[in-house]
Amino acid sequence: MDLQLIRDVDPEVAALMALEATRQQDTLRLIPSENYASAAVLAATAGAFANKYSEGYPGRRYYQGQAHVDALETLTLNRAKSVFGAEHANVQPYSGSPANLAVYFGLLSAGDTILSMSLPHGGHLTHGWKVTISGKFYNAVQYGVRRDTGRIDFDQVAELAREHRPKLIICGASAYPRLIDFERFRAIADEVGALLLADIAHISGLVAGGAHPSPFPHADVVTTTTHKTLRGPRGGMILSKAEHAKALDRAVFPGLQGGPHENAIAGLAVALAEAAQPAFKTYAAEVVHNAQVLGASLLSHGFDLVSGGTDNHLLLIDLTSKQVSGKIAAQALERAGIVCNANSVPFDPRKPFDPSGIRIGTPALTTRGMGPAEMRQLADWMSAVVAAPDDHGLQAGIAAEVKGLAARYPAPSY
Ligand code: DSN
Repeated sequence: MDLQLIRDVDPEVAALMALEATRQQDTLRLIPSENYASAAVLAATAGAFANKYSEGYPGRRYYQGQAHVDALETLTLNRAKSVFGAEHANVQPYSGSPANLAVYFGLLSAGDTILSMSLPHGGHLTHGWKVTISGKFYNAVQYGVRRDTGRIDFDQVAELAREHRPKLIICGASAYPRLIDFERFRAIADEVGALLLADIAHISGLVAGGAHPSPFPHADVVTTTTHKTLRGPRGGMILSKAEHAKALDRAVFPGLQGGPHENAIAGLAVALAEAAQPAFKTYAAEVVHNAQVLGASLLSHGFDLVSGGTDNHLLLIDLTSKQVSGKIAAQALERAGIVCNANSVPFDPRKPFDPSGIRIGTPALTTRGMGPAEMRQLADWMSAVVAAPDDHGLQAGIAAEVKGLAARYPAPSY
């Protein structure tokens, strides 16, 4: 990206953009929901489609001047259907939260019961957590993981489904390191006559790359963000069986949103073209392999991993035995150039703002080309930092080493 263009008009914003690009280059970004979109994706997102209003859908718009927008949106949703094996796609949701809200608005009535994974056990705010619209407008009943395995408690899911007869069962998570068994959720949904929504925001890149089983044909509806493992622009998407197409499209527009962000849709089209390439399959497999190597290395340093390891792109570390809180550890790691987030662990006795764990993932480091050797080095650094979270000298030394390592794996340049 030509920052000089921005600098000439607004040097303050240009300076902040340069600083953020440098931070993303010089640190090890472990937040599992983050990634580096390619320069092509970002350039498409910044193009002329940003200037256009296009309420409606291809061939049925409210304003004139849609020839290229219609072609773009049709191309994008066809790519989405092809990459995910879906019968229908809506690529207009602004992000994952509105995508989920549109599904509820399209398929449920206010007060209906939904059954979903609770936030402290790895679910998501928009799956019915009480402070959100999804928890206030719908009757959310929530399942969790088993204390002994850290894995989804399917006996509990089935019991709650039989007791509460939800209209919608939601599977999918934001802090769950294991495969989601979509087939098992389908069987429970069928038993009680519920619809099944799979929110694959975290794992959609793994699904696209064949490193996680597909939610189709089991789910009726699938939602995802487009900027996590899928490595696209900021945005969201709804994929579904054909029978729900009309209700979902009407829920997105005019039900919930106004004009779609066609510039984000342009970026998504490029990302989906990238995801259809053989190289993306390799990327998805490497994300998982790196996470597993990192997990094994952390275990050898005495870290406790929720569920004992990972099948996907993320690890949830319970720091209780290390006698440091998640927030203290995350802050100390950031001073060492290792950026993650504090996170609740299942059955966490601590409060969400300073919980017992941290959540880390490998999508961004893998995009930069790092592999098993770097994962082992990272585990060594994390162990040293967590053992002495007040040692700022140690952290500064590791931050310099991190910068040296990062220099060998340039982030996509903008
Ligand atoms: N904020 C996202 C994450 O970090 O998982 C979920 O919305």
